[in-house]
Amino acid sequence: MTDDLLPGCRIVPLTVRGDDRGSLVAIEGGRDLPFAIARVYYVFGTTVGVDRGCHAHHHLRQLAIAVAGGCTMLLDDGVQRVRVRLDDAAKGLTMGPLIWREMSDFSPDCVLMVLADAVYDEADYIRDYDEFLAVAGSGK
Ligand code: T46
Repeated sequence: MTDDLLPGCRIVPLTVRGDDRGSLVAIEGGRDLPFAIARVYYVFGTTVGVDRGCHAHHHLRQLAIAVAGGCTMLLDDGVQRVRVRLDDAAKGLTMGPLIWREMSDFSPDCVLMVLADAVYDEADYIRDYDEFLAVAGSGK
């Protein structure tokens, strides 16, 4: 079951391997994800009231999971904007290329883990919204 939000963006359920000791989620690149995992990073200790993101990527594909706490992700493909609350360690949000994203309303305990299909490359970022609209509108 998937919950499509925008092209390339959907909420995906993760398989929870639970027993009487608790829960475990395993994510394997190419099996649970449609890409090989090249990078993992996580955002935590976010100052209350701070917004993060405010950029898009030319090519990067990612899966974001709030493994603790929660935050709100605004997604924008240049035509539509949707907001989704990430607060379930058993669900991930896929984000494809050319999606503007803004993160807000972090709970103090939020740990947002992100799996990415490429290593960090500042050249892949689009940090200006008008530039994003131009690139997204050109279909490149
Ligand atoms: C995204 C959202 C969800 C690195 O050195 N390596 C990395 O892999 C990353 C992601 C960041 N950095 C450096 C670059 C900055 O000096 O860490 C600092 C904070 O990164 P940034 O301001 O880009 O963080 P966010 O939270 O605004 O955005 C991040 C990702 O960059 C971005 O790809 O989709 O999380």
